[in-house]
Amino acid sequence: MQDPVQTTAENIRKLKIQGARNIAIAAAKAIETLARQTKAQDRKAFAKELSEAKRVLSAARETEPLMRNALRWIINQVENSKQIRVKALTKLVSESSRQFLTDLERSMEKIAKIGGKRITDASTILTHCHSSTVTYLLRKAKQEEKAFNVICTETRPLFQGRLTAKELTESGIPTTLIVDSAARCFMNAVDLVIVGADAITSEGNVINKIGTSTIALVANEARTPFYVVSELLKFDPATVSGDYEKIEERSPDEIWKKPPKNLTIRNPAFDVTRRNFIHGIICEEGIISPQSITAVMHRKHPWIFQ
Ligand code: RUB
Repeated sequence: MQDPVQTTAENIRKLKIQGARNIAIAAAKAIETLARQTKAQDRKAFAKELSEAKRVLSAARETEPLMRNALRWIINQVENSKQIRVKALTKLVSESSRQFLTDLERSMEKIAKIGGKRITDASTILTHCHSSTVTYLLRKAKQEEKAFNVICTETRPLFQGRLTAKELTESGIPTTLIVDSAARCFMNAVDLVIVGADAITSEGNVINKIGTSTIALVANEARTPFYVVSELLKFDPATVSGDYEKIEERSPDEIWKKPPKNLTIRNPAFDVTRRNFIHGIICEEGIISPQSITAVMHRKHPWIFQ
C-alpha cells in the first residue's frame, strides 16, 4: 500500500499539485487517508503519526500556511478530544478533514460572489500565475454573462499562466497570454488586477508567485486597482511573533537545464507584495484592508494565535 503522506508530499514538492488551495486540500485528504489506514494501537501512537505527517507535508513546500493551518486545525480536534479509542479518533480526523474542505469550498463561493461584483462588462482583468480562487471567480462572472476579457502572464519559469489561459479559454472567456515582462505594456488597458495568495503576514503583506510584486508596482504606477483574493487561513500566525515568511527557493534547473559553468542562478518561487500596493484583500469576510488582517483573524480564527 502506498504511503498517502509521502506520495502527497512528493506530488506537492514536484508541483504535480500546485497552488495553495489545491495543496491544502491534498494535505487534508492525505491525513484523512493516513488516519483510516493507521495501525496505531493507542492514542499516543496515533497522535505521533499525525504529527509526523504534518511535519512531512509542511516541509514539502515551505511558503504554504494554508496547508499548515489546515493540518493544525485537524490535529487540534484530536488533541482537544477526550477520546481514547483509535477508531473514534480516526473518525474525528475524517470529520474534521471533511469539515475543513467544506469550509474552504464555502469560502471560495463567498469570495467569488464578493469579488465578482468588481467585474464589470467590457472590463479587462490582469492576473498572474494560476490561482484556483481567481479562475473560479472569473468563471463564475462569466456564468453571470458578464462580458469581460482577461490578460494573463505566462509566469516563468514553470508557465502556470498557461494553466490559467487554458482554463479560461475553455470556459469561453476571451483571454490573452503575455510574457511576464510585458505587464507594463498592457497595464494602461487593464481595469483591475486580481491575483491569488500563498501567504498573508500579520502586517498585511501578501506573498504570491514570483513577479506578483512587480505587477503590483506597475499597477500602482498606472493607477490600476490591485486586488488579492484569499481565504483568511492563508494568514501565517508565525509572522505575528516576528518570523518572516520563508520564501521557497526552487531548483535552478527550472530556469536553465544546462547553464554555462560558474553561472549563479537564483529561483525564488514567491515574492512579497507590500500592503501599500494592495487595494483590498477579497476574502470570505468581504473586502478587507490588508492592515486589518490581524484583527479579522482574532475575530474569525482566534485558535490560530494559541
Ligand atoms: C501558485 C500561486 C497562486 C497561489 C494561490 O504558485 O502563486 O497564485 O498559490 O492559488 P505555485 P490558490 O504554482 O508555485 O504553487 O488561489 O489556488 O490558492
